[in-house]
Amino acid sequence: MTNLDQKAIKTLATLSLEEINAAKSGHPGIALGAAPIMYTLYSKVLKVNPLDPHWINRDRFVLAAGHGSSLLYASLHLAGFDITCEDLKQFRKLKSKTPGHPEIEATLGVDATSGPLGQGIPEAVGMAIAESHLRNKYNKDDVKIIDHYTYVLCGDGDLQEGVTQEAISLAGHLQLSKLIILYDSNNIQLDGKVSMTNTENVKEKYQAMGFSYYLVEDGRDCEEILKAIKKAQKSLSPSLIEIKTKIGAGSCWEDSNKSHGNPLPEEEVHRFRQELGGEAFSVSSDVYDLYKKHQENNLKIYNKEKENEKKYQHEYHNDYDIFYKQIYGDFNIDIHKDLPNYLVGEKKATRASSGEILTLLSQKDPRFIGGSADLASSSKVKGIDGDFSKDNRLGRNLVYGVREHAMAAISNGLALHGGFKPFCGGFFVFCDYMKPAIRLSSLMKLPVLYIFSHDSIAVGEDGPTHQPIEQLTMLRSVPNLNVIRPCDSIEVKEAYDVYLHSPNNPTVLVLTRQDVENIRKEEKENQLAKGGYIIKKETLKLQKILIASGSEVKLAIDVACALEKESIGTRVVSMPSFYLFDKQNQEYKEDVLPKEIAKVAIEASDATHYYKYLSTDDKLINMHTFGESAHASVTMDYFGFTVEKILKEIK
Ligand SMILES: Cc1ncc(C[n+]2csc(CCOP(=O)(O)OP(=O)(O)O)c2C)c(N)n1
Ligand SMILES: [Mg+2]
Repeated sequence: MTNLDQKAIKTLATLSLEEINAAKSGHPGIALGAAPIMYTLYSKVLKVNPLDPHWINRDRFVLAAGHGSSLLYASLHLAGFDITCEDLKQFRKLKSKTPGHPEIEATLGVDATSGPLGQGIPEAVGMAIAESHLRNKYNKDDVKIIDHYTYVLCGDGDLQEGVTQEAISLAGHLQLSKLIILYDSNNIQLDGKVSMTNTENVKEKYQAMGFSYYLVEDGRDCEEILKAIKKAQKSLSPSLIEIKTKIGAGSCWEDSNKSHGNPLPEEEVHRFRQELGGEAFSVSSDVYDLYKKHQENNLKIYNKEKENEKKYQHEYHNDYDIFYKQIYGDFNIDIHKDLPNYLVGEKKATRASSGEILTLLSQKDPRFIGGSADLASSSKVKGIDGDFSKDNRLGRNLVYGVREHAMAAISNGLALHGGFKPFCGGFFVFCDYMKPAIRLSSLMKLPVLYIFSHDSIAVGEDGPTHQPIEQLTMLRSVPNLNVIRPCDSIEVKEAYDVYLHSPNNPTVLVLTRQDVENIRKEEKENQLAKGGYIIKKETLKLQKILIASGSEVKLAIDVACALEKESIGTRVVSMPSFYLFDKQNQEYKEDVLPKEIAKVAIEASDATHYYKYLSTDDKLINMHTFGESAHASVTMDYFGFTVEKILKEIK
């Protein structure tokens, strides 16, 4: 390790400390302990181009330990990304490029929003799956257009989270050799020593899951770190490099959890700066030059790869055309031409029509990749071209096993990589296991498609453990998340159309296990896209409006017919998506749901969100308890979801 290496590492650490002390909050422990790792990555390893931060063939880097954000921002600054010293001074301030934890929208060069421990590793697994699929699909013997590594920096906390163990087990099974996890192993976490709660043998544990394991005993030594990374790059398995570091290294709180999340005393930060020299937030030119040298080399690689791409375009123009569309373009699907025609009166479970549509879309659009958590046959959530495996990188069915949480986080990673429309799913009730990752899809505005079947107490005999109650309310409460509960196959088709035109938000489809009847004719204009619309117009003077979603829409129509027989003019509004309905203009909303008309909302679930369309005299017929184990028709009757019982309730 040269003196300049040492100086550069100290610069990186000091900038991070200065950010934290300017903000009066942040995490100096990791910034000091892991500075040599980040220095090695950004000055010697990562293939990135600050002039083209979204370059598809760049190495990906996920800071799973998102609390090390100050270190990432300082690294991006030194590497020449669009972050100035002024930006570093704005650390954790409103609308800065340097928010509290890394956010993809705020900062160019950040590959994943991170902070919730556990999410970063499965996201990196998703990125590595993406790379491996594209590499095997497009590269030719004489010209390669996709070939990069995915690196993650994680801490003890990340590896304690269950979701990382799901993802690592799968990555090892799939032998994703270009995935390299750098483990900042400091035996300290927020509340104290890791040894208070962990005793396992790290090496044996990850080797048993199919990983290569490397140990760097002195995490201050960037040459040792680089050597381990070089070995990992050549490994045929994914790698975990355990790097023994000291939290808060070199400070008065070294090796203490005190340094985890408290700014160091001012005089300590001054001491670091004094030892280094220069003003606060300054960097000496030899340190900038060192990073620049790496970036100049990267630029050569970048230019060479762009030439490769041109050569590829010239020699393999058909493949290039698809590659281009997959990465940058679209496949322009027309649901009216490309998807089946569903007829009024036909009966089909919405999970079944979803499955048919998903397969057809996957055939027409190579960006579709995904699968289910051991419920492909039940939920009809399955990719095509066979199972993705270590022997078949072209398979687009991802066999997740019962690993729901990792499945959702891996889907985020696939979307973050670019070139994919990832989907995943299973039973609706188990979306609980996926919520942290769904929240991040929404925060990152990723076009992940979640497909859930078995959507209500109509699941039947499996009983209350399998009958979702509060899940709709939970997901409807997540900002940016389009939760769609279609009432029939025609609405399913329209829901997929909405999804195809939603590049900036995740979509959730909530589907029935049981058959439902197609209610209306398909129209040129996508009715579901309005979120809520009149599915059955009143034939007499309007006196009542019934609002429902999913399988309860047909029930509402039957109730409306009964009411009209009693000369009560009744309208039925299908409300598949509150998210979309709320985006309509006021005039449309009032047209569909005039204020002065009495309303009844019906949903076999908790349905709190209907209250925003109801007044105090209106009625909400929904679930207030968990379900019961019995045949679907019995549970629906028991909880009052029959025409007779609803009529009685209304009267
Ligand atoms: C899911 C989740 N739980 C809790 C936290 C709060 N938190 C942030 S860092 C941290 C400690 C993690 O320990 P480690 O990864 O060893 O980081 P170190 O203290 O070594 O920097 C905790 C509990 C979080 N960010 N995410
Ligand atoms: Mg730690």
